[in-house]
Amino acid sequence: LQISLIGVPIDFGQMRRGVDMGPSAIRYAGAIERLEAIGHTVIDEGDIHVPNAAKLEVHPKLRNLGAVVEACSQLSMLVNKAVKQKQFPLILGGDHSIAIGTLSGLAQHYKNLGVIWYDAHADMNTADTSPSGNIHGMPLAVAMGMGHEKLTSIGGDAAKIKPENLVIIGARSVDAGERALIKEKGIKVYSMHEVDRLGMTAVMEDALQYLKDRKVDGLHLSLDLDGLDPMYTPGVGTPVPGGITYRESHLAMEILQESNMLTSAEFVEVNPVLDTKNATANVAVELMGSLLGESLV
Ligand code: DIR
Ligand code: MN
Ligand code: MN
Ligand code: MN
Repeated sequence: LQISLIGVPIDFGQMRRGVDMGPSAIRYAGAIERLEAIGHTVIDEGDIHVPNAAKLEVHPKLRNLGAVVEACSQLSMLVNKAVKQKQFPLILGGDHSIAIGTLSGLAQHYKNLGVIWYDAHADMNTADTSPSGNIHGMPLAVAMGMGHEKLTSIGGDAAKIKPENLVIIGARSVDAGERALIKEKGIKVYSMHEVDRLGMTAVMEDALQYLKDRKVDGLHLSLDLDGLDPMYTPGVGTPVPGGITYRESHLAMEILQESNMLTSAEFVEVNPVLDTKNATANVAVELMGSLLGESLV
């Protein structure tokens, strides 16, 4: 693959400072070398410029709205450009608000995009349902066309993804408004209950078959490192116990690789300030290896 590597050093989508250093931590953990060793070509776009939030629009229920809009607009254009050039966009966060930009960029090209959301959370709040006002808890709602117009209009007014093309894996901390939306839209969720009960192999095979049946024209993986159990990825802002294991995560990545369906990916919420010796960035890079074709033997 020709991989377009894009860093998004933003921590304005939530309250804990430091996740803006995620792209550096992931690069320091050897992402580029790892991908090149598999045989991929990495075109490093560097990090986008994230403006100072204090100088941009503030909103009582959408923390740092202006800065998130700015960063996501830039990211949307870079992702769109990468896809146009037949490159595989690989985005490094930053908090999960950046997925608004990623999905907007992908939607310029993929009209029936499939999305796998690997996360402890459903990230489907709007300003009205959010308990926190943090935009990193809202990207899926925005991508489905719900939320503040400044967010939903990035890269065009149309919805960027269809609810039936979305699969959430690893959920274990879902807010009331999100739960209602999941029910209303019939969104496919493999919570920790299903991961425990069916096992990761069945979850992934089922998820991929579900997306194939929907005839998706591309597949994006959005991996929030808090999807894993905090014992493996302590450097995240909102850890939730009882998460996916390290081995299950590698297995999930390997099954995705085998499917040949994946067209883009992002790794988010790595916060070096909260981490233990860069363990979380290291896990991100190891999972990238499995996802993009590293062989074990
Ligand atoms: C919570 C936390 N659902 C919120 N969301 C997180 O603030 O909306 N997403 N941490 O990754
Ligand atoms: Mn998330
Ligand atoms: Mn999360
Ligand atoms: Mn989060």
